[in-house]
Amino acid sequence: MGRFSRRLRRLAPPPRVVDWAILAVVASAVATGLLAWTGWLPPALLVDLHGIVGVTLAGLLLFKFARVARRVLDRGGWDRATPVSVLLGVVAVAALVSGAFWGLGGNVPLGPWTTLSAHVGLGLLVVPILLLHLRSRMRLPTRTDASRRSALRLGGLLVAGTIAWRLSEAAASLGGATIADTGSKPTGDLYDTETEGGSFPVTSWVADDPDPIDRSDWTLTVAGLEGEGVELTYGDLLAAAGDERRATLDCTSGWYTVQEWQGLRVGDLLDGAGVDASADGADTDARWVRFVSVTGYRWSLPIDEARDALLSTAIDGSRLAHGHGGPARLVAPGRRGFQWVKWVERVELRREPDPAQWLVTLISGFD
Ligand code: HEM
Ligand SMILES: Nc1nc2c(c(=O)[nH]1)N[C@H]1C(S)=C(S)[C@@H](COP(=O)(O)O)O[C@H]1N2
Ligand SMILES: [Mo]
Repeated sequence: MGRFSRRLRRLAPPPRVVDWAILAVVASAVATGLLAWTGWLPPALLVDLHGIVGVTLAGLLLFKFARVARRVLDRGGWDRATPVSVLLGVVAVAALVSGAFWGLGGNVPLGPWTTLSAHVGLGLLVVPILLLHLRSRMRLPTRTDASRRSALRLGGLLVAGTIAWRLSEAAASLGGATIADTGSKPTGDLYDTETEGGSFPVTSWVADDPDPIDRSDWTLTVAGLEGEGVELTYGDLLAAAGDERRATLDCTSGWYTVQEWQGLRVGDLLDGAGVDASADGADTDARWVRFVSVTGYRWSLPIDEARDALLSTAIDGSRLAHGHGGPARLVAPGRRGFQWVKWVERVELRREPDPAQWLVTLISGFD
């Protein structure tokens, strides 16, 4: 151990270079992770970047821990800021380990939480602890830190990180892991789908849990820009529905499932209600379509994408169960699961996007 850490210390770039590289790498890991996980940007490239910076962070932390080990192990060397540093080390290592474990095919569920959820939580927790750490420990790099030698060592570390990431991906697929670019796995890898009726989990994000909806009471409002529109009954909707999509529901908690969804194409719904003049080539201000749940939960899609989405009333020919959003839910192919609004009661045209929807998905269902 002593020999190993001495060798590490000799290989390491200067302390401030390591620390600032850690800062850059943590910021990239959080950014790529969040962008890929929320589906903000197409995840294919991001997920590779996320893995590469993750592996690189592990290398940088080895340098760092070899440097500070003596001070941390010697209680006499502690000051007021040291406990925060130690906590940061623990949380950062836990974030790395949980990410690698999930990526290599593992999962240890904790209640409703998958190891992916734990990884996201730990990764986000690093941010405030790191800010505290910086408050007491940040030192600006000096001229002499910025040497060619340090740059080469950091570059070497990134290359090593990239190779290690590729190897780990190969190992994961040899081990039979079928992980999507979003980081999700097929439901069958995570749940006993036998006991769940061959089906997929009912998930809410975060607290939405309405009472079952009586289909004979339920109506669907389809509204235009000025609030004009029509109300459909469940029977009206079924009579119009004749469409089908094979689409992947991919939940941010880490699972995905491919299903056949039946229902009504949203473009046909809008045209039937006579609210979307753009369908006749008219120039209108309608740019977005918002889907609102009985709970207030909502999401909006750009109008062209929305027209091609499905308002689904059934899966595989069976009427949509309450938990899955019956009487009707949005099926938005290519979008993350949290955007597939369940228990839809209102579909409306809008001029503007709806930034508050991000917050509403978090707080809907809390009283
Ligand atoms: C995940 C990220 C990080 C972890 C896990 C981490 C962990 C630690 C630990 C365990 C110590 C030793 C205890 C102590 O002296 O307080 C330490 C010290 C220190 N850290 Fe960090 N740190 C991280 C990021 C950073 C960053 C981004 C900077 C600056 C840009 C930084 C600058 C320092 C400095 C200046 C020290 C004092 C010890 C020395 O210079 O040898 N750390 N860190
Ligand atoms: N109204 C409403 N719709 C919702 C949610 C919710 O909490 N409320 N959860 C979303 C999330 S996070 C996912 S992954 C899918 C889950 O659909 P399922 O329960 O049919 O698996 O529904 C989405 N639609
Ligand atoms: Mo989800």
